[in-house]
Amino acid sequence: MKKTRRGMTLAVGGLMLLGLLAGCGPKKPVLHIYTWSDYVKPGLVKEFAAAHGCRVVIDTYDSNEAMYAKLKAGARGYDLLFPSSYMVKIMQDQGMLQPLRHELLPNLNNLDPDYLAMAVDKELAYSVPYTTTITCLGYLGSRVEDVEASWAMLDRADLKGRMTMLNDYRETIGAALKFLGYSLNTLDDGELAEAKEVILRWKRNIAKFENEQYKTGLASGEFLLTHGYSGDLMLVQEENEDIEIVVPREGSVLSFDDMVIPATAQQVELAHQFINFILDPRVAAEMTEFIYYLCPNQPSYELLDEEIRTDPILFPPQEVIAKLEMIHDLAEGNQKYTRLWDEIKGSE
Ligand code: SPD
Repeated sequence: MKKTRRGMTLAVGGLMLLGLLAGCGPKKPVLHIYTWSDYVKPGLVKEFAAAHGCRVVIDTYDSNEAMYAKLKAGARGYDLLFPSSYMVKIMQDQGMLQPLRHELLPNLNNLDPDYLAMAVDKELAYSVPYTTTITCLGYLGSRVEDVEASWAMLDRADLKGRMTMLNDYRETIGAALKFLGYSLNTLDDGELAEAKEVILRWKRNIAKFENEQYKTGLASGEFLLTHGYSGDLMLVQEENEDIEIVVPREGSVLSFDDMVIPATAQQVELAHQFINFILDPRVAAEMTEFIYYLCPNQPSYELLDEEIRTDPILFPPQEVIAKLEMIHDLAEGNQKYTRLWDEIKGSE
């Protein structure tokens, strides 16, 4: 099915600096946002800037860890970030975030209670869910035979060198753990050792670990199968209608990317206004339709196109949801995963 709702050229790639200068003037306040790429509808950002007499500057990252490392290295000046929930917990524990002022967020009531029940920060003390992601496999329907909705696809000899996996230690170790039937938050050394062997085998069969080029690579046919994020894979279906998306039957990752205000933010009030703007049902619906990630905003659902409202990746059936697991902050246990990832990256 060809998707053309966005009516614009796909913009993917590395770090982008997007200055939206709606009615700009030298004295206007500037809201600095640091978020994932392809994660906002430019028209909505312009609308916000015009309504609030400000400029909005957007800088992008391709993993939670890249964002965290940049902040830890001393990057200041961001007013709003979009980490996944496990990273919110890490940053919150390290004093990197500031508490949210709920009196500035009247639209919080619109959050979908079903998703809120799964949130890590249920009180919304430091974070507000922006979107949900399911980590999936995307492939070219006419080029890959005998497809199974399984992580076992990464072992297929006929796809050798034509597949990618995410360069993201929790996602990729998580995929191997799910393939083996384990929790993707396990701290069991034996299970982690088995996962390492699986990823080393996959590593020999794939082209690379990568977070951005897989999108255009799949659309162009350079890659035949890629491990990637649901909305990004749906986005590239616009470029190539041969792309199919599956959630592996062994289970996968469900993520929330949350809106948080760093402790060092300069434009705290404007950041709250932006969060509240996103929580408006009309804005949330437009965002979902543009980025293909679900904004878990209940009253927005009835505003969505029928095609989006019935999409099984955006609104998965209960039996799929039941197999998904969220990544949790494992405190000291995180080191087991970083060590394992270093060993995987360092070996042939
Ligand atoms: N292009 C936007 C990608 C963001 C998807 N969410 C990432 C979740 C990581 N666990």
